[in-house]
Formats: sequence, C-alpha cells, structure tokens
Amino acid sequence: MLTRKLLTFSAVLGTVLAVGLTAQAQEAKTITRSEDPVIMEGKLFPELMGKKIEKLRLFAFLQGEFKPIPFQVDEKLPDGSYALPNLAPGVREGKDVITNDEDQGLLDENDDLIFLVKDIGDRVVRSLWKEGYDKGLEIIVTDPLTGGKGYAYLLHFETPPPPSEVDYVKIHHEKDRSTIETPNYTLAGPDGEFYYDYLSIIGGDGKKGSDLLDRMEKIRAKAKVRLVRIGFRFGFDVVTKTIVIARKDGPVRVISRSKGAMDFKLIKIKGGGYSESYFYFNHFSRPIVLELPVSLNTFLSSFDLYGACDFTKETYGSKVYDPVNTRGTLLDGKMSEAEKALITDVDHDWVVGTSPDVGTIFQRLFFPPEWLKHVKRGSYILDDETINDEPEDNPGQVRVGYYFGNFVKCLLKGRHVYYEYYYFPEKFKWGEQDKILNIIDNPVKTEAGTGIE
Ligand SMILES: [Ca+2]
Ligand SMILES: [Ca+2]
Ligand SMILES: [Ca+2]
Ligand SMILES: [Ca+2]
Repeated sequence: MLTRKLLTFSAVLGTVLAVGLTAQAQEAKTITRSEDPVIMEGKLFPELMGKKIEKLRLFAFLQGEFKPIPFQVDEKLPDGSYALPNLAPGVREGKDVITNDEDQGLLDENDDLIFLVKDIGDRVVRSLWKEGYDKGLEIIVTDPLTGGKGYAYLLHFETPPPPSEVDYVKIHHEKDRSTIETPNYTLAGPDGEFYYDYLSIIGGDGKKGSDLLDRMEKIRAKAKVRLVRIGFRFGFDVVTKTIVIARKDGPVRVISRSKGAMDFKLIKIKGGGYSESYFYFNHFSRPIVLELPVSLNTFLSSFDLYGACDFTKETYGSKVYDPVNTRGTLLDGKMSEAEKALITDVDHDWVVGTSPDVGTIFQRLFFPPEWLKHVKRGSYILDDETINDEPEDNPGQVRVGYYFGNFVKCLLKGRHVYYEYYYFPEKFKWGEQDKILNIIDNPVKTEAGTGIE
C-alpha cells in the first residue's frame, strides 16, 4: 500500500518536474500536409493593422520551443498588384511596376502573409509566446478534409528578435541566364526567352541530379491558312520573347514579373500588361498571358496544337501517369505498345513523371472555361529518340504533356490567361497524388485569433 502511494507520488512529481523543464503544448500539431504554401491577407490581422512589417516575426512551437519560422509579407498596391522592390537593370518605376506600397512598409488590409504548412507547429498558451512582443495573434491552419490543425504566431515587437535564417528560394543571374535555386530543384533558362532549358530535382538519395530538361515547354502547332490551304508550323516557345522587369526575392518565395512579346520576324506583337511567376521550395507557378490583336480564325482554318516538356535521356526509367492513364508508361526513348495505346481523348488537368532514383515532376494545367468548350487537355507522350522537333538542345523526343486538337476557335481577339503549376515533391510515390492535388483542389483553411490562456 505504502509502496503504491510512493510510486504514485513519484509519478506525479515526475510530471511536475517535466512541466517545469520543458513547456508543454496545449494541442499537438495534427495537420499532416507537407507541400502547401499558406497565403493570408492582412485584413485577417486587425490587431496588427498599420504596424511596420519589418517589426513582425512569425513563430511556431516545435519540440517544446518557440522558434522563428520563415515568412514574408508581400505588399499589395491599392489595385491589388504586388509592390516589387527589385527592378531589373534599365527598368524604371511606372505603369508596369511600383517598388513600394503607398504606406511605405506598413501592414494593411490587402498585403499578403506567406509561409509554409510544413513549418507550423503545436498550439501553446499565451503565457508561453515569445517574451517582449506588444501585439500578437494566433494563426490556425486547418486541413478541410481531415480536420487536422497546426498553429503559428504572428507577433509585433518594438525591438524584434532575429528572424529565421532559412531562405528557401534564391535567384541569381549570370552570363545572360537566370537560375532559381531551392532545396528541391534548380531551374534555369536564357534571358529573353519564354522557356527553361535546365532542371535538376531532388532524387531518391536526397541530392539533386543531372539536367532533365531539353525545353520547358514546347508549345507548337501545325496551322492551315484559310482558302489557300497553305500549312505552316508555329512554335509559341520559339517566337515568344519575355523580359524580366522586376522581382521580389523573399525567404519563402520569389516573385518574378515579366513582359512578353511575340516576334514573327516580319510582324512583332507587343504584349500588353505583364505576367508573374512564383517560385517556392517545392514548386513554381505561372500564368501564361496571350494578347491577340486579331482572332486567329479570321485567317486560319486550323491550329493543331500540343504543349509538352521535352526531357533529356536522364529521365529514362521514369514512369508517367495521369488520371486517365493510371498504369504508367515507361520513358526509354522508344514508343511502347502502352504509349501508342494511350487514352488521349479525355480532358484532365494533371500529369506526373516519377522514379525512385530521378525524382518527381508533377504538372497541373488550368484553362479558361471558354477554351474548354472547344478543346480537351488530352494525354500526350512522344517518347522517341529518333524524332526531332527543332530547335533541339538534346536530340530526340521525350515529350510529356497535352494534345489539344484544333485550337483555332479558342484564340479569339483579346486577352487570354491560363495557369501552369510544376511541383517537385521529395520522395513522392504513385498513389500519393492527393498530396499535390489537394493544395489547389482542397486548400487549407486559415483563421487568426487571440489564442488561448
Ligand atoms: Ca497594401
Ligand atoms: Ca502595406
Ligand atoms: Ca517508352
Ligand atoms: Ca529533345
């Protein structure tokens, strides 16, 4: 009896001691998502309105410690576009880019807070938040499918402690080329061009491998001129020229804004407006903006179009899957029976190529609804080392993407925008595609509040 009492007493004492030594989370992190970015508008943080952004810090409670985590605030102008502080050489502030928000660095309703779900942590009571802050909020991120939650703390300090030292995305420029460097991928391309020609991704050994990319992407058509029935070939990636005008290089993402134009040698079409690419640790996204001064069907009868990445032989051994072709086809430079028998007439918005050694490229494609009345995003693989579609940096085709059919009815006079996402998840296996699809299809929910006592 006495022994049991003593044991109980020591167990209680042990718990008390443990609480004294390391702070206890109130609720452990239960959200299991690893790939999602989180974007929250400033209006969700009323207590911090008008505070200097440089005096904000974001924290997570992880393994019993309140630690700074990587974040950035991307300020938006009153018209909703981002202020981009780094102008490209020779570019002046004006219609296409403004470097500072009108409030000169204060948090306002439309500024965006950006961080990653993988960095957030457990829930912790207010008394355990970092000392020295004067205003602060608790952020709750919820997976709408599982109800799993994670927490972060956005605090304002008169004298802020050091921020996280992690910088997930770096961009550098040398010898007429730009390179994006993240833990998961390195992506590069020549200045002035719309396409990328270098990609290395994180493989099964946790290291980045060799160059997988001939060209991202080849967007090419066989067109026929009305009445005269003359055919010609059109390479969107060949005639489109882009110029970077400004960037913002933060620890969580890089925003890069460029202006485009099409150069047909005889006719030059200047693009109105601009487009922006967003680079994160595990993916990048970009809208493709088309400004057509005239509807193509006024002079073309057909515009038979495909859009695909052309890879290098380094991708051999990878398997390609999409929602329609779920058995996987092998990339090896030869058209197999399975590749020849691919189901190509079902519209879908993603395709993945993966191998345990090489790594994973997961692509999504979103078209405007008015295009989808006329075309399908059908499966398309041309895996043939004997065929070329110039220009070729790496002879042969390892083309994976979409075949659209006759695009002529889609390309009407005016402005068209579609979106591409490329994800490079680490240690991905076929069967885990929801990890990537849910980022956009079932996005995490966010809220901010005063926290718990
Ligand atoms: Ca603003
Ligand atoms: Ca602002
Ligand atoms: Ca093959
Ligand atoms: Ca090639």
